[in-house]
Amino acid sequence: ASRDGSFGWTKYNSLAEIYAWLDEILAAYPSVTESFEVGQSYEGRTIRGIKISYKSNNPGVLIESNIHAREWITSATATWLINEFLTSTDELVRDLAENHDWYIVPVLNVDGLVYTHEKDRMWRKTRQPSDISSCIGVDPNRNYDSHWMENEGASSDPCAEDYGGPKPFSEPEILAMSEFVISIKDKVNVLLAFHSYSQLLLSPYGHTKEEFPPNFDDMMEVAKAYGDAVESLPYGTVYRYGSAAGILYPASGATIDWAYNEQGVQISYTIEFRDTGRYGFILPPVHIIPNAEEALIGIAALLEKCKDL
Ligand code: ING
Ligand code: ZN
Repeated sequence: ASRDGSFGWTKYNSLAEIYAWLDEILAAYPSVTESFEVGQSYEGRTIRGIKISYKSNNPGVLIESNIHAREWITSATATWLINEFLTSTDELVRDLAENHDWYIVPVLNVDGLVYTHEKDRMWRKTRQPSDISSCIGVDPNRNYDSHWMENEGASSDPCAEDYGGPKPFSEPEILAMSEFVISIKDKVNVLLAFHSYSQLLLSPYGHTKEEFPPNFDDMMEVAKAYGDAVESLPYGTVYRYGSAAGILYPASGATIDWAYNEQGVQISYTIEFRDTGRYGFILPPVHIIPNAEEALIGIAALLEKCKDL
Protein backbone atom coordinates (compact mmCIF):
# COMPACT_ATOMS: atom_id res chain seq x y z
CA ALA A 1 0.00 0.00 0.00
CA SER A 2 1.07 3.55 -0.50
CA ARG A 3 2.30 5.71 2.33
CA ASP A 4 3.72 8.89 0.93
CA GLY A 5 1.25 9.71 -1.84
CA SER A 6 3.89 9.71 -4.55
CA PHE A 7 3.93 7.48 -7.59
CA GLY A 8 6.72 5.06 -8.42
CA TRP A 9 7.72 1.47 -9.20
CA THR A 10 9.41 0.67 -5.90
CA LYS A 11 5.97 0.25 -4.35
CA TYR A 12 2.42 -0.46 -5.47
CA ASN A 13 0.35 2.64 -6.15
CA SER A 14 -3.21 3.49 -5.21
CA LEU A 15 -5.78 4.34 -7.88
CA ALA A 16 -5.53 8.04 -6.95
CA GLU A 17 -1.74 7.92 -7.37
CA ILE A 18 -2.03 6.14 -10.70
CA TYR A 19 -4.54 8.68 -12.02
CA ALA A 20 -2.53 11.67 -10.79
CA TRP A 21 0.54 10.23 -12.51
CA LEU A 22 -1.48 9.61 -15.68
CA ASP A 23 -2.44 13.29 -15.73
CA GLU A 24 1.23 14.29 -15.41
CA ILE A 25 2.16 11.98 -18.29
CA LEU A 26 -0.65 13.31 -20.48
CA ALA A 27 0.45 16.88 -19.75
CA ALA A 28 4.12 16.09 -20.44
CA TYR A 29 3.53 14.30 -23.77
CA PRO A 30 0.49 15.98 -25.30
CA SER A 31 1.42 15.42 -28.94
CA VAL A 32 1.63 11.62 -28.73
CA THR A 33 -0.85 10.80 -25.98
CA GLU A 34 -4.59 11.01 -25.66
CA SER A 35 -6.71 10.39 -22.59
CA PHE A 36 -9.83 8.28 -22.97
CA GLU A 37 -12.60 7.15 -20.67
CA VAL A 38 -13.86 3.59 -20.83
CA GLY A 39 -16.79 4.42 -18.56
CA GLN A 40 -17.90 4.46 -14.95
CA SER A 41 -17.65 1.72 -12.34
CA TYR A 42 -20.50 0.55 -10.11
CA GLU A 43 -19.30 2.90 -7.34
CA GLY A 44 -19.04 5.78 -9.80
CA ARG A 45 -15.32 5.93 -10.45
CA THR A 46 -14.00 6.68 -13.92
CA ILE A 47 -12.21 3.90 -15.75
CA ARG A 48 -9.45 5.69 -17.61
CA GLY A 49 -7.11 4.81 -20.41
CA ILE A 50 -4.29 6.30 -22.42
CA LYS A 51 -3.71 6.07 -26.15
CA ILE A 52 -0.12 6.44 -27.29
CA SER A 53 0.32 7.10 -30.99
CA TYR A 54 3.38 8.47 -32.77
CA LYS A 55 1.97 8.22 -36.28
CA SER A 56 -1.13 7.35 -38.25
CA ASN A 57 -2.05 3.90 -39.57
CA ASN A 58 -0.11 1.98 -36.98
CA PRO A 59 -1.50 -1.42 -35.96
CA GLY A 60 -3.31 -1.14 -32.63
CA VAL A 61 -2.57 -3.09 -29.47
CA LEU A 62 -5.02 -3.10 -26.55
CA ILE A 63 -3.86 -3.78 -23.01
CA GLU A 64 -6.47 -4.62 -20.37
CA SER A 65 -4.96 -4.58 -16.89
CA ASN A 66 -6.06 -5.05 -13.28
CA ILE A 67 -9.45 -6.57 -14.15
CA HIS A 68 -8.85 -8.61 -11.00
CA ALA A 69 -8.44 -6.35 -8.02
CA ARG A 70 -5.64 -8.11 -6.12
CA GLU A 71 -3.39 -8.57 -9.16
CA TRP A 72 -1.41 -5.40 -8.40
CA ILE A 73 1.60 -6.34 -10.52
CA THR A 74 -0.58 -5.83 -13.62
CA SER A 75 -1.17 -2.10 -13.19
CA ALA A 76 2.39 -1.61 -11.96
CA THR A 77 3.61 -3.23 -15.19
CA ALA A 78 1.13 -1.39 -17.41
CA THR A 79 2.18 2.00 -16.01
CA TRP A 80 5.87 1.13 -16.35
CA LEU A 81 5.29 0.22 -20.01
CA ILE A 82 3.52 3.55 -20.61
CA ASN A 83 6.50 5.33 -19.11
CA GLU A 84 9.00 3.37 -21.19
CA PHE A 85 7.08 3.99 -24.41
CA LEU A 86 7.23 7.72 -23.77
CA THR A 87 10.70 8.13 -22.25
CA SER A 88 13.03 5.32 -23.32
CA THR A 89 15.86 6.01 -25.77
CA ASP A 90 16.52 2.30 -26.33
CA GLU A 91 16.15 1.41 -30.00
CA LEU A 92 14.01 -1.67 -29.43
CA VAL A 93 11.65 0.26 -27.19
CA ARG A 94 11.42 3.23 -29.55
CA ASP A 95 10.62 0.89 -32.43
CA LEU A 96 7.97 -0.88 -30.38
CA ALA A 97 6.46 2.33 -29.05
CA GLU A 98 6.38 4.29 -32.27
CA ASN A 99 5.22 1.58 -34.67
CA HIS A 100 2.08 0.60 -32.79
CA ASP A 101 -0.90 2.48 -31.49
CA TRP A 102 -1.26 1.61 -27.82
CA TYR A 103 -4.58 1.60 -26.03
CA ILE A 104 -3.80 0.93 -22.39
CA VAL A 105 -6.33 0.60 -19.58
CA PRO A 106 -4.09 0.31 -16.51
CA VAL A 107 -6.94 -0.35 -14.05
CA LEU A 108 -10.21 -1.81 -15.30
CA ASN A 109 -11.58 -2.93 -11.91
CA VAL A 110 -11.24 0.45 -10.23
CA ASP A 111 -13.63 -0.24 -7.34
CA GLY A 112 -11.90 -3.53 -6.64
CA LEU A 113 -8.44 -1.97 -6.65
CA VAL A 114 -9.51 0.69 -4.13
CA TYR A 115 -11.04 -2.06 -1.98
CA THR A 116 -7.80 -4.07 -1.99
CA HIS A 117 -5.87 -1.01 -0.83
CA GLU A 118 -8.32 -0.02 1.88
CA LYS A 119 -10.11 -3.16 3.14
CA ASP A 120 -9.14 -6.57 1.80
CA ARG A 121 -5.84 -7.15 -0.03
CA MET A 122 -7.08 -10.45 -1.50
CA TRP A 123 -10.29 -9.14 -3.14
CA ARG A 124 -10.67 -10.34 -6.76
CA LYS A 125 -14.14 -9.38 -7.98
CA THR A 126 -16.12 -6.22 -8.69
CA ARG A 127 -18.00 -4.49 -5.86
CA GLN A 128 -21.59 -4.57 -7.10
CA PRO A 129 -23.98 -6.19 -4.59
CA SER A 130 -26.16 -9.14 -5.53
CA ASP A 131 -29.98 -9.20 -5.55
CA ILE A 132 -30.06 -12.81 -4.36
CA SER A 133 -27.26 -12.96 -1.80
CA SER A 134 -25.43 -10.86 0.76
CA CYS A 135 -22.17 -11.71 -1.02
CA ILE A 136 -20.71 -8.90 -3.10
CA GLY A 137 -19.15 -8.77 -6.52
CA VAL A 138 -18.83 -10.68 -9.77
CA ASP A 139 -15.73 -12.17 -11.34
CA PRO A 140 -15.29 -9.63 -14.15
CA ASN A 141 -13.33 -12.14 -16.21
CA ARG A 142 -16.39 -14.42 -16.29
CA ASN A 143 -18.86 -11.66 -17.17
CA TYR A 144 -18.27 -11.11 -20.90
CA ASP A 145 -20.96 -12.32 -23.28
CA SER A 146 -19.19 -15.28 -24.86
CA HIS A 147 -20.17 -18.82 -23.86
CA TRP A 148 -21.25 -17.17 -20.62
CA MET A 149 -21.64 -19.70 -17.78
CA GLU A 150 -21.09 -22.67 -20.11
CA ASN A 151 -19.18 -25.87 -19.30
CA GLU A 152 -18.70 -25.14 -15.60
CA GLY A 153 -16.37 -22.32 -16.62
CA ALA A 154 -17.89 -20.06 -13.96
CA SER A 155 -19.97 -20.35 -10.81
CA SER A 156 -23.62 -19.36 -10.37
CA ASP A 157 -22.99 -18.88 -6.63
CA PRO A 158 -22.70 -15.15 -5.81
CA CYS A 159 -20.32 -16.04 -3.00
CA ALA A 160 -17.86 -17.82 -5.30
CA GLU A 161 -14.65 -16.15 -6.50
CA ASP A 162 -15.57 -17.06 -10.09
CA TYR A 163 -19.22 -15.98 -9.95
CA GLY A 164 -20.28 -15.16 -13.53
CA GLY A 165 -22.91 -12.63 -12.47
CA PRO A 166 -26.71 -12.60 -12.89
CA LYS A 167 -26.36 -12.08 -16.63
CA PRO A 168 -23.61 -11.35 -19.18
CA PHE A 169 -22.35 -7.78 -18.92
CA SER A 170 -24.14 -7.28 -15.58
CA GLU A 171 -21.03 -5.40 -14.41
CA PRO A 172 -20.89 -1.78 -15.61
CA GLU A 173 -17.09 -2.00 -15.89
CA ILE A 174 -17.30 -4.97 -18.25
CA LEU A 175 -20.16 -3.57 -20.31
CA ALA A 176 -18.16 -0.35 -20.71
CA MET A 177 -15.00 -2.23 -21.65
CA SER A 178 -16.91 -4.27 -24.23
CA GLU A 179 -18.23 -1.08 -25.79
CA PHE A 180 -14.74 0.39 -25.83
CA VAL A 181 -13.33 -2.71 -27.53
CA ILE A 182 -16.09 -2.59 -30.14
CA SER A 183 -15.32 1.10 -30.79
CA ILE A 184 -11.65 0.39 -31.62
CA LYS A 185 -11.74 -3.20 -32.88
CA ASP A 186 -11.21 -2.27 -36.53
CA LYS A 187 -7.86 -0.76 -35.51
CA VAL A 188 -6.77 -3.51 -33.12
CA ASN A 189 -5.53 -6.98 -33.95
CA VAL A 190 -3.84 -7.78 -30.65
CA LEU A 191 -5.36 -7.80 -27.19
CA LEU A 192 -3.28 -8.52 -24.11
CA ALA A 193 -5.10 -9.11 -20.83
CA PHE A 194 -2.75 -8.77 -17.86
CA HIS A 195 -3.21 -11.11 -14.89
CA SER A 196 -1.16 -12.72 -12.16
CA TYR A 197 0.17 -15.08 -11.14
CA SER A 198 1.69 -18.30 -12.65
CA GLN A 199 3.96 -17.15 -15.52
CA LEU A 200 1.72 -18.34 -18.32
CA LEU A 201 0.60 -17.20 -21.75
CA LEU A 202 -3.00 -18.28 -22.25
CA SER A 203 -4.74 -18.23 -25.62
CA PRO A 204 -8.41 -18.90 -26.28
CA TYR A 205 -10.34 -20.95 -25.60
CA GLY A 206 -11.13 -20.56 -21.96
CA HIS A 207 -14.58 -22.07 -22.35
CA THR A 208 -13.50 -25.49 -23.62
CA LYS A 209 -10.44 -27.66 -23.76
CA GLU A 210 -11.98 -29.96 -26.37
CA GLU A 211 -11.56 -27.44 -29.18
CA PHE A 212 -8.88 -25.03 -30.27
CA PRO A 213 -9.11 -21.75 -32.20
CA PRO A 214 -8.51 -21.85 -35.98
CA ASN A 215 -5.22 -19.94 -35.65
CA PHE A 216 -4.05 -21.83 -32.56
CA ASP A 217 -0.70 -22.76 -34.14
CA ASP A 218 0.01 -19.10 -34.89
CA MET A 219 -0.90 -18.15 -31.37
CA MET A 220 1.43 -20.77 -29.95
CA GLU A 221 4.23 -19.42 -32.14
CA VAL A 222 3.79 -15.91 -30.81
CA ALA A 223 3.64 -17.25 -27.26
CA LYS A 224 6.88 -19.13 -27.80
CA ALA A 225 8.48 -15.90 -29.04
CA TYR A 226 7.38 -14.17 -25.84
CA GLY A 227 8.69 -16.97 -23.65
CA ASP A 228 12.02 -17.18 -25.46
CA ALA A 229 12.49 -13.42 -25.14
CA VAL A 230 11.82 -13.55 -21.40
CA GLU A 231 14.36 -16.34 -21.07
CA SER A 232 16.97 -14.18 -22.80
CA LEU A 233 16.97 -11.90 -19.75
CA PRO A 234 19.23 -12.82 -16.83
CA TYR A 235 16.42 -13.40 -14.30
CA GLY A 236 15.80 -17.08 -15.02
CA THR A 237 12.05 -16.54 -15.38
CA VAL A 238 10.25 -19.17 -17.47
CA TYR A 239 6.81 -18.89 -19.06
CA ARG A 240 4.64 -21.81 -20.16
CA TYR A 241 1.95 -21.44 -22.80
CA GLY A 242 -1.16 -23.08 -24.20
CA SER A 243 -4.91 -22.55 -24.36
CA ALA A 244 -6.44 -21.28 -21.12
CA ALA A 245 -8.73 -24.29 -20.65
CA GLY A 246 -6.03 -26.64 -21.90
CA ILE A 247 -3.25 -25.74 -19.47
CA LEU A 248 -5.05 -23.95 -16.63
CA TYR A 249 -8.77 -24.53 -16.09
CA PRO A 250 -12.04 -23.97 -17.96
CA ALA A 251 -13.21 -20.38 -17.65
CA SER A 252 -16.07 -18.97 -19.70
CA GLY A 253 -16.92 -15.32 -20.31
CA ALA A 254 -13.30 -14.10 -20.23
CA THR A 255 -12.09 -11.02 -22.08
CA ILE A 256 -9.82 -12.94 -24.44
CA ASP A 257 -12.54 -15.37 -25.53
CA TRP A 258 -15.09 -12.63 -26.09
CA ALA A 259 -12.63 -10.47 -28.07
CA TYR A 260 -11.55 -13.45 -30.15
CA ASN A 261 -14.90 -15.16 -30.68
CA GLU A 262 -17.27 -12.23 -30.87
CA GLN A 263 -15.07 -9.36 -32.10
CA GLY A 264 -12.54 -11.10 -34.32
CA VAL A 265 -9.43 -9.96 -32.48
CA GLN A 266 -6.99 -12.47 -33.93
CA ILE A 267 -4.27 -12.45 -31.30
CA SER A 268 -5.95 -12.46 -27.92
CA TYR A 269 -3.81 -13.36 -24.96
CA THR A 270 -3.88 -13.53 -21.20
CA ILE A 271 -0.46 -13.02 -19.68
CA GLU A 272 -0.12 -14.36 -16.14
CA PHE A 273 2.84 -12.50 -14.65
CA ARG A 274 5.20 -13.45 -11.83
CA ASP A 275 5.55 -15.46 -9.76
CA THR A 276 4.77 -19.20 -9.63
CA GLY A 277 3.32 -19.18 -6.14
CA ARG A 278 5.97 -18.33 -3.57
CA TYR A 279 4.43 -14.89 -3.04
CA GLY A 280 1.51 -15.21 -5.45
CA PHE A 281 -0.65 -12.09 -5.52
CA ILE A 282 1.41 -10.47 -2.73
CA LEU A 283 4.44 -10.12 -4.97
CA PRO A 284 7.08 -7.93 -3.28
CA PRO A 285 7.65 -4.58 -5.04
CA VAL A 286 11.26 -5.50 -5.91
CA HIS A 287 9.71 -7.69 -8.60
CA ILE A 288 7.90 -4.82 -10.32
CA ILE A 289 10.68 -3.63 -12.60
CA PRO A 290 12.08 -7.08 -13.47
CA ASN A 291 8.56 -8.30 -14.24
CA ALA A 292 7.91 -5.22 -16.36
CA GLU A 293 11.20 -5.67 -18.23
CA GLU A 294 10.13 -9.22 -19.01
CA ALA A 295 6.76 -7.96 -20.23
CA LEU A 296 8.42 -5.36 -22.42
CA ILE A 297 10.84 -7.71 -24.15
CA GLY A 298 8.17 -10.41 -24.35
CA ILE A 299 5.59 -8.11 -25.95
CA ALA A 300 8.22 -6.80 -28.37
CA ALA A 301 9.01 -10.36 -29.48
CA LEU A 302 5.33 -11.30 -29.65
CA LEU A 303 4.49 -8.36 -31.91
CA GLU A 304 7.55 -8.96 -34.05
CA LYS A 305 6.41 -12.57 -34.55
CA CYS A 306 2.90 -11.37 -35.48
CA LYS A 307 4.41 -9.65 -38.52
CA ASP A 308 5.47 -13.05 -39.93
CA LEU A 309 2.02 -14.60 -39.66
N1 ING B 1 -6.38 -16.14 -14.16
C1 ING B 1 -7.36 -16.10 -15.23
C2 ING B 1 -8.76 -16.19 -14.67
O1 ING B 1 -9.56 -15.37 -15.04
C3 ING B 1 -7.89 -17.19 -17.45
C4 ING B 1 -7.08 -17.19 -16.20
C5 ING B 1 -7.87 -16.14 -18.33
C6 ING B 1 -8.64 -18.29 -17.77
C7 ING B 1 -8.60 -16.17 -19.50
C8 ING B 1 -9.37 -18.32 -18.95
C9 ING B 1 -9.34 -17.26 -19.80
O2 ING B 1 -9.05 -17.07 -13.86
C10 ING B 1 -6.32 -15.28 -13.13
N2 ING B 1 -5.24 -15.32 -12.35
O3 ING B 1 -7.18 -14.50 -12.93
ZN1 ZN C 1 -6.72 -12.49 -12.94
